[in-house]
Amino acid sequence: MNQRYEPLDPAVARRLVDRAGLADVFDKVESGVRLSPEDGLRLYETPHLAAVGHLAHRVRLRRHGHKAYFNNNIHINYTNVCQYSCKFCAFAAKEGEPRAYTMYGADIERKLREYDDLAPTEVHMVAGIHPREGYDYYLEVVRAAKRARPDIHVKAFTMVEIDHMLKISGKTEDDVFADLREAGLGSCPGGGAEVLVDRVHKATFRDKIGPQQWLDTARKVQRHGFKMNATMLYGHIERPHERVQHLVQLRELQDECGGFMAYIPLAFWPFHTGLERHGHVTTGWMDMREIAVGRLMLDNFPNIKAYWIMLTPESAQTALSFGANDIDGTVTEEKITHDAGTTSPERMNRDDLIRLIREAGYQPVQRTTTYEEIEVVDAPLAPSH
Ligand code: V47
Repeated sequence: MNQRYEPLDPAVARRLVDRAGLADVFDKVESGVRLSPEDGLRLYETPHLAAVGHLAHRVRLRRHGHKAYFNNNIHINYTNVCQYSCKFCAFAAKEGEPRAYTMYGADIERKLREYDDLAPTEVHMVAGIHPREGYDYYLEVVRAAKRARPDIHVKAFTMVEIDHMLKISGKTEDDVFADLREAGLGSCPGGGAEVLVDRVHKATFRDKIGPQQWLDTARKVQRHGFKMNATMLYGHIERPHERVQHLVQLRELQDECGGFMAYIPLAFWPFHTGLERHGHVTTGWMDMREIAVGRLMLDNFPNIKAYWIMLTPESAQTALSFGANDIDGTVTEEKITHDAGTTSPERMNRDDLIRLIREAGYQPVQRTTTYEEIEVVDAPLAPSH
């Protein structure tokens, strides 16, 4: 590990937050008092990003010290065929288009067997909603992964897929979750939430489930004993008060059910999407603030993840000092953000993840999907070139 990034001397910290007009927020953060929506809005609007980052860093150190988590994971986007046409999405295709593809059980097994050298502990699987594949297709996606790697943790299906399965299965809610558990589902990723606000839903993803349905489905998932993550897609048409609304709704659901493992702000990539003309690539300034505000508002979320595919490895590394304690994993293949023009690579090897974490002054810890520690990494790395 390089030299650690320690919090500022308290007197200096006080001057920093005073100058930003955030002394009352500092006092709340220090005494563990929950921030209000108005506080959240001030954190978004102040130009004093260093003060916001400092507050988030204090909270991060209190919870996790200098540990920074990563995992050995594989992503499989098993089909890009999708019945929806969300404006922010460049990944979805209609059947018959040359770029449309669908993977079946044998394809998924083969893909999982390609990565023996990585010793992956997790496969992350999300995709389009294929209009002609039925309920059994989803169970087969999970079963195929388990056939190839019986020990792997299958983190699959956003609330959009879960809601779809509940509708098309012809079964009760209890039976659907029992089927998924029996097939080998371990947990659910946090996608599909986008921005939990009706205006943004109507303007950008109106055919797909909206805020209330996403939250209701997440409640069902957690009540049936599955852990899950939560995301927010930022950097398009949403406004600061809408981001606050999103975070407050997540926080309330976490108070109620307690099943969220991590919050992951997802930076929007605009290329080849229906928002290309309106969107801009998010800036480092915006990305750091999003991580920090997530850490400060979501006082009941244990983990804040800086997903390097969308943030870029450089920003994900910096985010570790703005409240994040996790940078996701090796990933290996990712299509959703790459179709929308991300400049990040498609995979990182374990040594590169460890190097990013160490260089920023943190202790790399390999974790499972559910944040059990597998290895505190102290071993020297191969020299970088
Ligand atoms: O739901 C779609 C987003 C999500 C774009 O839970 C876009 O550990 C940026 O949810 N630019 C899927 N983002 C990815 C996801 C995820 C990723 C990593 C880890 C976890 C986890 C979950 O990708 C979608 C949508 O919100 N997305 N299009 C785009 N143009």
